[in-house]
Amino acid sequence: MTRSAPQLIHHGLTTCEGCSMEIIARAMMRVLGPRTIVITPPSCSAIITGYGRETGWMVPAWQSNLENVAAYAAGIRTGLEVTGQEEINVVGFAGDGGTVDIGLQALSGAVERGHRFIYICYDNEAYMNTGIQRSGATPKGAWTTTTPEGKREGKKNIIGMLLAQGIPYAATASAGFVDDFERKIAKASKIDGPSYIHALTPCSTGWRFPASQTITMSRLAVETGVWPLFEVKDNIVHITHKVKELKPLVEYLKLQGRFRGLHEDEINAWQEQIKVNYTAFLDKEGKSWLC
Ligand SMILES: Cc1ncc(C[n+]2csc(CCOP(=O)(O)OP(=O)(O)O)c2C)c(N)n1
Ligand code: SF4
Ligand SMILES: [Mg+2]
Repeated sequence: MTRSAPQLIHHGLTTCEGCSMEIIARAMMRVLGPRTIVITPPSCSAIITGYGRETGWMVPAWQSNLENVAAYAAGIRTGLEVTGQEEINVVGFAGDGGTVDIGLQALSGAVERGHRFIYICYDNEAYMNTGIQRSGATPKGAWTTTTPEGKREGKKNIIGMLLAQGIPYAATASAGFVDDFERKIAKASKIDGPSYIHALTPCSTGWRFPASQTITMSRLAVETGVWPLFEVKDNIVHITHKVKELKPLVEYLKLQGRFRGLHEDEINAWQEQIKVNYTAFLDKEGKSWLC
């Protein structure tokens, strides 16, 4: 959609080879353009924000704490409103740990107050920057350094929580469907209130797969029904990528070292759950999220 738009993130960053967080960040900036202020917390996204006087962003960028990306975004937006600069985009760009766990209070508060800002959670399903610790977004069964036998709990449904709060726009995205992500960013930037996009960003370092497989992994998550693509605007659901025939879950799992410890019966149970959930999901098209 916006391949010819100017790049607003410098090259030569020290993210890992094939990092899909960087792919998503670059796409986000192609859509939002130079009239944008970015806030990142401590995380792999801070690799873009940089240290001292050097930054990879070619727009104003701010490094917050892990707890308060959304509070910074809300404050910056309020300042822009007071000074009459309302056309500037304000975007929080945070990882899953900084979103579903440590930054949740600030996010929930900013959404409740209705500030106009875009919040992107790039979800690599663990605290990667500090050494692959489990987060609330890590899926059940996944190995991390703090779940050496596989995580016992399931993934937190943050989109459901924000929609329950009445957020006007929320969507999922995947680094393997960049056009879909870009359309959602464009929509989010037009919302007169808070908007939230949760992008699955496979991480070869933490998920234990070859870096060359990043896009394959991002697409397989969607094609197996593990990560459905949809948006909810003003409480109405729109499925943005329908999968006619789901690929077997095992195609997604077998490429990742973090699921090596899963037993066959656990994989079968997960597969069955996906089938049930995906049928219910397809039935949601055009309907209210909160029935
Ligand atoms: C309150 C607080 N706790 C812990 C840390 C240490 N810390 C820095 S980055 C990070 C990982 C963040 O994980 P996530 O938000 O998922 O982003 P990722 O590293 O995966 O990109 C942690 C735990 C911190 N900076 N602040
Ligand atoms: S650890 Fe993962 S998210 Fe972080 S820079 Fe490397 S590939 Fe990207
Ligand atoms: Mg993370």
